[in-house]
Amino acid sequence: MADGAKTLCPYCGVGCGLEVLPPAQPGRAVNRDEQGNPVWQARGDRNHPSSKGQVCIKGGTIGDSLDRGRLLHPMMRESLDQPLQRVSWEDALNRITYEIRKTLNERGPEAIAMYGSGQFQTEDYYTAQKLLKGCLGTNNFDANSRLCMSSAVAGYIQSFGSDGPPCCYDDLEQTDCAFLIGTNTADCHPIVFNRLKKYHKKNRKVKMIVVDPRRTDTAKAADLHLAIKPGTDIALLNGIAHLLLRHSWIDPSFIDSCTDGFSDYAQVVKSYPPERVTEICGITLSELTKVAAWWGKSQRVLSLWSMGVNQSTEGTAKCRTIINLHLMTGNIGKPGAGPFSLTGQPNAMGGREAGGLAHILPGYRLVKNPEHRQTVEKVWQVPGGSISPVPGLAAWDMMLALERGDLGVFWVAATNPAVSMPDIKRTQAALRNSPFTICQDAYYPTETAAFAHVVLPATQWGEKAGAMTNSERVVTYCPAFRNPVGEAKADWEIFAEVGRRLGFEKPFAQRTSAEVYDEFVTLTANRLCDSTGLSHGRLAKGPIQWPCPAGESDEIAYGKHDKRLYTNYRFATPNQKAKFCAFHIKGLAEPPNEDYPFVLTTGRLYGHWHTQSRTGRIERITKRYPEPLLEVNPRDAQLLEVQSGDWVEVRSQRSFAQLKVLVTQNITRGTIFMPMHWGFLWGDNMEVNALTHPEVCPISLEPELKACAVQVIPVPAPQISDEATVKSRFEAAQKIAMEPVKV
Ligand SMILES: Nc1nc2c(c(=O)[nH]1)N[C@H]1C(S)=C(S)[C@@H](COP(=O)(O)OP(=O)(O)OC[C@H]3O[C@@H](n4cnc5c(=O)[nH]c(N)nc54)[C@H](O)[C@@H]3O)O[C@H]1N2
Ligand SMILES: Nc1nc2c(c(=O)[nH]1)N[C@H]1C(S)=C(S)[C@@H](COP(=O)(O)OP(=O)(O)OC[C@H]3O[C@@H](n4cnc5c(=O)[nH]c(N)nc54)[C@H](O)[C@@H]3O)O[C@H]1N2
Ligand code: SF4
Ligand SMILES: [Mo]
Repeated sequence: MADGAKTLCPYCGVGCGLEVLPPAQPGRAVNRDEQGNPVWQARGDRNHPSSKGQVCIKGGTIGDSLDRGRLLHPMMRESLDQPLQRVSWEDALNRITYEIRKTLNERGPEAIAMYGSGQFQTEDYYTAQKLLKGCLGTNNFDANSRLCMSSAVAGYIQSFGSDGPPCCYDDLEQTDCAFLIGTNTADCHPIVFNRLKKYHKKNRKVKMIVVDPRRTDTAKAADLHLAIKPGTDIALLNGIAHLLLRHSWIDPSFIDSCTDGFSDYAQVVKSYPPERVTEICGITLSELTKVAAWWGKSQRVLSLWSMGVNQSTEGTAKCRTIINLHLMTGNIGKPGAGPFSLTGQPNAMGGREAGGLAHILPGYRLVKNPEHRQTVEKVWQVPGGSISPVPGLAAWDMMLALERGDLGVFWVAATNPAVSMPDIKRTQAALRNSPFTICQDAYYPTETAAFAHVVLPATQWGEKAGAMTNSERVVTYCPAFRNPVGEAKADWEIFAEVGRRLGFEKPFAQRTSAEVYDEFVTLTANRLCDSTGLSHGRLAKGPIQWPCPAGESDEIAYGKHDKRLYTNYRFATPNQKAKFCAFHIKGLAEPPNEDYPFVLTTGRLYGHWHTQSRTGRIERITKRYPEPLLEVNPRDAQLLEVQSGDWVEVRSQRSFAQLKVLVTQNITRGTIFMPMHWGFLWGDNMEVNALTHPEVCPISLEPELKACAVQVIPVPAPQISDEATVKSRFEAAQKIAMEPVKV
């Protein structure tokens, strides 16, 4: 171990390879942080095919967070008005199995729900599916991927017949035209962005287009930045299609032989002439014609997207409308081309493979499909009919179920819904209404722990062995290179232990995560995500991209990393054709109005990760990002009579937030931006989701976290007490948790 370990960065879906070194190494001084505490050091792994030695600030500072604010032992309380008290695992597990049995007996399996995360390893995800869907008989397992990738999942399934991003990172360096829409790749997928930027700089003919209401660092690097009005993507994409058709910049033979539904689509696209599109999107005619010409004249177009597309009440429609452009121009299944959704979390992809959403099962299967259920039941060694044919509750529906009092057990693991869900005041009220909540996390306190009856310490990355899949389908083995802290246990072990205690001995007979993984891969046999050639042993020798069927030679398995899906233009639909689908633009669920004249959009900063459970504890990051700032266009600032540094209150129909203003040209007029990273532990009234609404895409059930209508009012600087530490805020949070339920 003194030589360090090779693993995967546990932050974003780029999935960079890391080498981690312990604080003390032979012949070297102990590596210490600013307070003198020994810290692990992380650096890029030059041999990792996805990142080739590069890392960003988050990967580079991960070592600083491993020993701060960790949850060390289980805690419990009868009700939220009592303090959490340390208990043994035995007591905690007894309470959990008691509550599950009671709920099963009194209310049935649908009153149990688990909310998990793309930060699980594949083995955690897989074991949780078995417990909930196979043994307890409810599909009420959903993950934060519902707030993140579910629109892309739905788009791929509907257009191609299966989930699975068809591209790979080598495409970044083989394209003629990169079309980035709704993605701030520079800040959120930095190493993907570095690869693209370097190639773009070197090759002057290569075009880079960015579509984003904000002039992000991503947009600044582009040849063309389309600062569209929020929520107008579908009009833009249909408008591009209109011009592609008008100029015959399409691939008729691909359309004829490999797709269905083109004529209906072409019909709809007719009603998006440039005059209409430029008006809706707030862009110029020359911008629109340029983007269409670049698409049309390029041999290879690669589109990249993330939350500006997915987090929308039209999320699935947006994804399918992007895919339509690829289908009409034959831009798929070849180098440098294809629709490439960038995954957010380190293992959101593995979660999809393991069936980690309420409507799917392992191996890219669906709960609605009787054959799929049967196959999975056999492998899980549960009686036929154990898996319910009804999709379970999606993330926001779980909040509504809590609100109605329909759940008896709510189990949260590796996610922090008390910060990251939409309409957070309503979410927090729903959490207060839960009769029994388990919060299983690696850190303490977290905002969600304030609403828990039982808190379970989980080992995190580096303390448990498992596999993770990145955006380009490369699976990396993450070894346990440190000992678990305190009494923490791996998530999958906790799920398996509860399963065994409930009497499901056989399904949870595996004793190591390697054995769990071996069983999981059997369920990928002959599926698009075939991983039967993978095992912990094989992955320990180096990352491998799927598909990797059993028997694939080492030479191919370790060598490829440029493999694309659909290179034979045969798709995963019954007739092997990809499907066009036309959508008209519907616009934002909550457009601005006289009372709430601004569109608030939300997202991320380069240095912080989500709800700060790690990055909030790393000085090198908090120094650079001490507080959230509200981005406001100079002309809006003038009307509001505010300057940079002034405090404002942002109000939506639901609640309010207070923060300082940053006046900047980097945002279009009428739109303001607020980062998502400050829950109530890290600031007073700075929660972005106090403002957002919970309307979802009707197909993917992903909430529209990217836009709501707000007003902005200048306010005096709030009094901030010196004692506003994390600890005192958590105590305040405890008080919130004790407030009587008002629903
Ligand atoms: N630094 C950092 N990196 C991360 C994360 C993190 O927390 N911090 N989280 C990871 C995760 S889980 C995810 S999901 C990804 C997210 O990665 P991104 O999606 O790149 O990040 P966001 O900042 O959420 O939003 C992207 C952009 O969408 C734009 N946008 C808003 N509304 C619209 C619209 O209507 N149309 C269009 N075209 N664009 C719009 C916003 O202005 C914003 O710049 O990042 C991953 N990487
Ligand atoms: N307004 C707004 N809201 C958003 C978004 C937005 O763009 N705007 N983005 C949405 C998106 S895309 C996402 S992905 C979500 C993210 O939102 P969350 O999932 O709530 O955010 P995280 O802070 O990543 O929470 C992960 C938790 O898991 C813990 N953890 C880490 N590793 C482990 C482990 O191995 N085991 C266990 N048990 N715990 C672990 C961490 O300590 C942390 O508390 O936020 C969503 N919410
Ligand atoms: S780009 Fe993503 S995966 Fe790579 S080091 Fe940064 S956070 Fe980690
Ligand atoms: Mo995400």
